[in-house]
Amino acid sequence: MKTEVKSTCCYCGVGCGVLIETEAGKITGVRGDPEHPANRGRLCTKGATLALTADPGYRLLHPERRGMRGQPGERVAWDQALDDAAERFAATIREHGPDSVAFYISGQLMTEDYYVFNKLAKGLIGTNNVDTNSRLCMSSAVAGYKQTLGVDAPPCSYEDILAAKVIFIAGANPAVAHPIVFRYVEDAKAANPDLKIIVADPRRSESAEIADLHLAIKPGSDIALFNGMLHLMIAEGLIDPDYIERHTTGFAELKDIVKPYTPAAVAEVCGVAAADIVQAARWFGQSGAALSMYCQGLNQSVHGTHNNAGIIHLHLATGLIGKPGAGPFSLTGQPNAMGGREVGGLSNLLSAHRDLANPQHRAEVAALWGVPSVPEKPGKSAIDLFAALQTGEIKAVWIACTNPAQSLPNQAAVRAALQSAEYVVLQEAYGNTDTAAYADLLLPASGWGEKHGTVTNSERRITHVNSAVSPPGEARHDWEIVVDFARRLGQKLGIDGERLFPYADAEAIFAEHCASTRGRDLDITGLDYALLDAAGPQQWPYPAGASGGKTRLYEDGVFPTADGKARFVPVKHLATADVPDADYPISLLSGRMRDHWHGMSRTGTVPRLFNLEDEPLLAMHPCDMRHRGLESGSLVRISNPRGEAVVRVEERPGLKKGRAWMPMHWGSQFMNTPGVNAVACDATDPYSRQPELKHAAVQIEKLDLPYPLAIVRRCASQSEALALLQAVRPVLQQYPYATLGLYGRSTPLVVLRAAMAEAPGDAEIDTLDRLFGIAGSDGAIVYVDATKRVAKKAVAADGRLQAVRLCGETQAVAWLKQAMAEDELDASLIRFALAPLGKPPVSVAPRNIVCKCADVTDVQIRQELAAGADLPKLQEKLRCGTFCGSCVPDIRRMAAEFAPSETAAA
Ligand SMILES: Nc1nc2c(c(=O)[nH]1)N[C@H]1C(S)=C(S)[C@@H](COP(=O)(O)OP(=O)(O)OC[C@H]3O[C@@H](n4cnc5c(=O)[nH]c(N)nc54)[C@H](O)[C@@H]3O)O[C@H]1N2
Ligand SMILES: Nc1nc2c(c(=O)[nH]1)N[C@H]1C(S)=C(S)[C@@H](COP(=O)(O)OP(=O)(O)OC[C@H]3O[C@@H](n4cnc5c(=O)[nH]c(N)nc54)[C@H](O)[C@@H]3O)O[C@H]1N2
Ligand code: SF4
Ligand SMILES: [Mo]
Repeated sequence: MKTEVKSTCCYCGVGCGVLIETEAGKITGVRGDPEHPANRGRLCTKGATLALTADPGYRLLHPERRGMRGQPGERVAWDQALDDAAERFAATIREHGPDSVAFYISGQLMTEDYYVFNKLAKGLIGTNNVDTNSRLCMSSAVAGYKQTLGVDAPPCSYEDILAAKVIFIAGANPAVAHPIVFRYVEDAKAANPDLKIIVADPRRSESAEIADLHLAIKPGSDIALFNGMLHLMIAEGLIDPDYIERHTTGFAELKDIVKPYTPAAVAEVCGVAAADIVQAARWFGQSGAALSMYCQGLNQSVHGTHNNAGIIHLHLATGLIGKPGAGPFSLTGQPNAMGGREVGGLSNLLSAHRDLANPQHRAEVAALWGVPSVPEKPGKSAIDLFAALQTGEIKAVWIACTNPAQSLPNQAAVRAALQSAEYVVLQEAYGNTDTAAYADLLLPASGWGEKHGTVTNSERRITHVNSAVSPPGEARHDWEIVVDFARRLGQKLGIDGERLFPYADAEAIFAEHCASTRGRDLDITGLDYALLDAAGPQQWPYPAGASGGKTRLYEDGVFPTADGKARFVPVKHLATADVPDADYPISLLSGRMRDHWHGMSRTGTVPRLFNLEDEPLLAMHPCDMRHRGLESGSLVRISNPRGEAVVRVEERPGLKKGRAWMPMHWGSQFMNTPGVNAVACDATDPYSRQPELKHAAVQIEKLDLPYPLAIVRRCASQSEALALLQAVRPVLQQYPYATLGLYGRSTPLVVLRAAMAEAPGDAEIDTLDRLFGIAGSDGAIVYVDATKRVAKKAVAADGRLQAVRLCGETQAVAWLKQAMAEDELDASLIRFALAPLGKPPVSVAPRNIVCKCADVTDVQIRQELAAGADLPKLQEKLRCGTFCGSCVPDIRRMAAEFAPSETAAA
């Protein structure tokens, strides 16, 4: 019998509610929860394909202990594993003190998981060395809110999007990173054609497609832009002196600072037209309701905190905060980034928005936990934590729910640090992440659909997540692992761990967390699981006795600072840490694609999520390409003193000269280097300690690897494809260029691409053929041109092409993978696959699927555009973009490209 369980999507911070359908203990489907206030039933492509990720076949199923890192481990019982870990941690603490151990955790944990990790480190062990991947993500937003508004609380709600008159998207690309939020932006525009959308982003992102004004500012120049907008608003009387007077301090100083930020001066710094800056400032200042939405383009910077303050200033100066449709709305990245902030899960914070630096806050938390004290010395933040592993200052690290061997910048340093660490515990759902190679002990954690607890989304809304199925094998919930370990460690250290960690279930932890918020800005003493189940997800604050949560903060203009006033911070334009120069002239940006999630441990198991791009592509400006003798498809080396990566390059409209873009998703599981973080910058912001992941100065050179190789293998099922993927992974390291991916929908394909300097020998090709199960001559057609060193092979069975191996000439892959995935290519067309240069037969036109939900290709869309269709007509006729809507920006771009005169004007 099928049943449905209420949960949330485990991807982004929009926090969409889902209904997980199960049958006989297995997840069989997922749909948007129509009752969830965040999404009202909608889901994007990632959420909608969650059920397909339920069983990849390589989940971690039992604890594993490694004698040698990187080698297969031995299976151990949970008792053994946790006793081992407790003994190692206790011995290290006894010998070297509490600060010789550290925890590196994640905004993808539940609030309950997070809470017990924090208490374990700060309460039981007595070290503040607990930091999280939120340091790479939200810590500048935390610091920005605290410096200006007093506490870390985003004041807005999604409903403000629909009430806004101006939406200012700066350093965010919600069209791909927060798709359901972007659906609200589209809804707002449809309901109010006068709504003005401004996007500040160095590249023409998918979100910029919908913008009335795109400010393609120089990377890292946001403060100049914000100060310039403030300058103009002051000059034109668009500020609210009364609000400034009554509710803020520090304006006079900032007013002096922004004097020289004239439109002309800012145009120079930002590299955009002065008129555009004036336009943005006027729209904002005259709007009556301006909503800013921002994310990593502001946060991941050496001046990320001031980037945040700079945009918040615009709201304080105009009084556009605490009003419907107005306010500075920092979008959270991970599903529970906000929950982590609530429990104080960073090395400088304490529970319930308290500060480590504040003695009274430390005393309050110590009293709450029943421990003599909470240590005063600040813990190490992510970048410093890994540096301390390298020097030996920190000896043992416990990593949970994050993959630092891919996601941290300067991977050479990170991997060296992990290598030199004395003891690494990894608590993971999957056994094959890049970090797993460095673990001495692997602990299997439950994952999406299995776990339970609470999460808080971008609009401060807390949802109770229920388990739909049991964890596989011996996997346990994160909070259970921590509690069990804490009790064992306590015993070894002579501390009563049972008393500190008495929890019988997650709800007991939540109750303690709620109690810790009493009287604080985020007071949720009115919440418990029963209320969340009965009344649905709630926004904080929600104190005891309240009848509901708060949609909007600061409506009364009173801020949680000592004098009740918000503060202007003296912010000035500053350079990025890496400044492009003659040796490293290109400014490399990195970020997200619509269909993948970070290191792809989950999305990388779903073939259709690779259909947009099945290899990591570097996007560049045509001039920069020509200058280097590159064309789309050329291989390049991206390098700087930190490292290098080899990828294929693609010309992309929407990038300015001197800028390049690469997605962050490909790491050593899908290519032969750590990906973009081989070169990304690890310099940090002085207040938030967030690294400047968004900007790296790099050299990009053409790489001459004359022998390309590609193998496309059709698989009977997703699980067969994933098994093959696992088997092929080690091959990646053999080649100077190599990537691995999936493709297709009902018929999944595995695609290997590589290139090398010398033609591979017969033995090498034979080994690859064997790996892909296409050795031998059964059903095989072979084409060899010895003079050109071309060697191709196609294998057919039952009249269907099963696999193609192309060596020396690989152009055919582009159309072959589509034809094979769609089962169009019968055996009679095989010769085309092997023909010189690999031209497609006329019946197979190259195409890409744009709308995955309605299964609509770019060829179909272009046909309709040619026949005069616009977006609504396309939606009506082909149904594309009418389901999850994720592809609407792509369709819009295609439509714009079809009308060149319009694009030129935009
Ligand atoms: N599909 C998908 N969605 C995700 C995630 C994912 O992995 N995949 N991850 C989630 C997480 S954890 C996060 S933190 C969010 C991130 O969400 P976003 O921050 O919206 O996404 P990014 O692609 O990292 O970066 C956003 C934009 O910042 C621009 N940018 C770069 N430098 C600058 C600059 O100096 N100034 C300005 N103004 N803009 C700049 C980039 O060109 C990019 O378009 O996404 C969340 N959602
Ligand atoms: N160059 C560049 N680098 C970046 C960024 C960028 O924009 N550019 N963005 C940064 C940002 S904003 C972020 S948030 C980070 C994200 O970086 P990471 O945190 O490293 O990314 P994920 O791949 O999501 O890692 C989460 C891991 O937890 C595992 N997991 C999933 N569910 C569970 C669970 O319930 N329990 C446990 N124990 N494990 C689980 C997953 O398999 C996965 O391996 O990357 C940062 N790195
Ligand atoms: S917008 Fe997409 S990825 Fe984000 S929570 Fe909703 S369904 Fe999940
Ligand atoms: Mo993030």
